[in-house]
Amino acid sequence: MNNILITGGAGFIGSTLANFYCKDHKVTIVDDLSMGNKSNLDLSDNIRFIEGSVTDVQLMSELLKNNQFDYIFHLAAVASVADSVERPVETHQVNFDSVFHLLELIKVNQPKLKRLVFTSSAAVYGDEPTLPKQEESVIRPLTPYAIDKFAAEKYVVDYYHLYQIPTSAVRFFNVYGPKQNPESPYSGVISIMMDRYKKLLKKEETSFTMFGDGTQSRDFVFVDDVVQALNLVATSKESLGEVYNIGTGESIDLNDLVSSLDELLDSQLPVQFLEERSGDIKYSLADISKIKAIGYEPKYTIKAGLEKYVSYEL
Ligand code: UD2
Repeated sequence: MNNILITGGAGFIGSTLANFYCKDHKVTIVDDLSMGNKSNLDLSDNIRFIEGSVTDVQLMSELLKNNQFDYIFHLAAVASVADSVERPVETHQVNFDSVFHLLELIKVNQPKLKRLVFTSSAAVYGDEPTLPKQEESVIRPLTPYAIDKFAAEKYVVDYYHLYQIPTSAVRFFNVYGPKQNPESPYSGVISIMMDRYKKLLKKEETSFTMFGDGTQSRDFVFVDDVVQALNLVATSKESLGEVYNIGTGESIDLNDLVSSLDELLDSQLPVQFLEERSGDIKYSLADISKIKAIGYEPKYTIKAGLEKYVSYEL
């Protein structure tokens, strides 16, 4: 039984990871509940929940001094790119400073750590149009969020090379699935669509706002595949000091996404077309050959993932 720390463990991806691990391992969660929710977590004696921020230096110092962890997954972040543009100083504390501080705490207090996995984002590739994105593709972070993620992942990987701290980093493409919060306009688009379908099925008046003409495409990856990928990255030897894309290697455009959900739910979601969102990337697609080489195989095509998501939500 391993001792696992998951920061941001009450959020969408973090809670799915925590619920996966708590069956066989002890899981400690640090989450300030700014985005996450305790109700995302399975009730289990194996989960210890600490409400607090990863920017709380005292909290994090005490936690890492008083506990020896086998694995640490750092998922806590202000996930909204738009928020980082509005509040670059505050989001920098969460998205960068917390990582740097965590690395230093690990260096001093966690001699038996098997792996720190840091979660970065496809945002680091920016709007450079060459596809699919390989880990070695041009990096062009365009927002405080993307700059912080890239700087943090660099530090994480360099701490392995410089100080032999066992680390890895991953870059998420567009993750979707149960527990993703649809409340903000910057929530994942599939969670927003799902919310509108729920209203539609309840015969409430609703529509989905499409920013642009719907031909933009994304590599949407189902959260269970993300958990599989995180577990592989954390436990494989080859991944030490490495960074990996997490996606499916397939993309779909938003018009086709709506058509697929219409078909699945036997309904027709009203779509209202608006101006493209400023700074929006047109196409995104991951090259996943690097993570495949350590054993990753996405189990969910977009169709299979949507089916599972729908069966969970409705
Ligand atoms: C994703 C990440 C973001 C960052 C970025 C890097 C999510 C939620 N966000 O942003 O954190 O890593 O990738 O490239 O995973 N859209 C609509 N209507 C809506 C909402 C969205 O048309 O109500 C469009 C949006 O303009 C975009 C697409 O849907 O073209 C996907 O939007 P998103 O917010 O789910 O994800 P993205 O790729 O902008």
